[in-house]
Amino acid sequence: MPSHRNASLKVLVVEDSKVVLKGLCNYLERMGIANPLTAETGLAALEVYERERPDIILLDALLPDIDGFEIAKRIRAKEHPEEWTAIIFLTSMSKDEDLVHGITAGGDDYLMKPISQVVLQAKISAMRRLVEMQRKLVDTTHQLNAANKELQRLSTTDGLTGIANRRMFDELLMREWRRCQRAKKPLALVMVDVDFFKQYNDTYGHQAGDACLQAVAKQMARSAPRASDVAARYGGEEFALILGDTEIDGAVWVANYIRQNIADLKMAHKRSPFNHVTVSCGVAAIVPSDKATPNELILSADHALYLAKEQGRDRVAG
Ligand code: GH3
Ligand code: MG
Ligand code: MG
Ligand code: MG
Ligand code: MG
Repeated sequence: MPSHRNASLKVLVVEDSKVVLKGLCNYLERMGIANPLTAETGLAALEVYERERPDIILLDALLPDIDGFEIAKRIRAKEHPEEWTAIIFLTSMSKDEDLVHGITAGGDDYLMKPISQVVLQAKISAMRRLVEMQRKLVDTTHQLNAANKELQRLSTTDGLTGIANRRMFDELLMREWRRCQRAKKPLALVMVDVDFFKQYNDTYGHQAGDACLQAVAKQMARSAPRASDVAARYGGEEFALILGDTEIDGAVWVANYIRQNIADLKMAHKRSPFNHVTVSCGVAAIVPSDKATPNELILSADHALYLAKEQGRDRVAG
């Protein structure tokens, strides 16, 4: 029963008798498995396994060097988690314990010598089904992993700007809070809010508004001094920057640097007194302790932001 599906099967035949080996290869070739891999010793079998990673191994139990049971054990130990090779023992040992020994060593099936052509072919077909199932399982696992990764990305990233979203911000702020508390270091937060943004939308349209927010986010992320600093979209036209291990003065400096970099983009805004898009920043810092919460840090930065707006916008307060 040759089948085109058999042609894709990689089969290794391990047998020290040349006559038996030739016979087995003939049986395989008759079912569409051309040029099966062969080995006449245990060491050779392990070498071919390493190199070729076959789908199915017909494994003689008695070999001149290492016996088949030991080989099966070693193969199972070397298999990667996503890999599986079907092992069919070929043996003249006929006791139940021998079969149990073979399966325990890692075999999947057991054939008695002399080997019948039809029985061998039937067992190969059964193993082929399992090999195909295994391949599908690996494919599905890869697809699920990719989907999971994408889902993870989507659930932590802001769709418009590509920077961290609010959910991620909350998580990272908590993480930094704990880290700075352990290290007894100050944690700083910069809140950034686009000035006169309602007018910007009203004047240039919502799509231009979106593009403006993208440019602001990009400039913020680019202006964050250290890789560990996290820029996030807090909501609407409001952004946040988490600065671990940073004193208030340092954070005010960073906020001004960001404010200046955004102003330097010179995005036209004719309904702003500055004639281009500007942002206001509120800064706060705290050495985290059990007496305070991250929410208090947010409230302080928010209050500072309110002051920056009150004092005329395009400025930093903290
Ligand atoms: P202020 O200088 O006091 O910050 O004034 P403002 O106009 O920037 O603030 P206000 O809170 O009055 O308006 C914010 C505007 O931001 C209103 C809202 O429609 C707009 N906005 C929020 N999210 C988005 C968005 O994703 N895309 C666009 N295009 N606009 C947004
Ligand atoms: Mg033998
Ligand atoms: Mg506002
Ligand atoms: Mg605003
Ligand atoms: Mg706002």
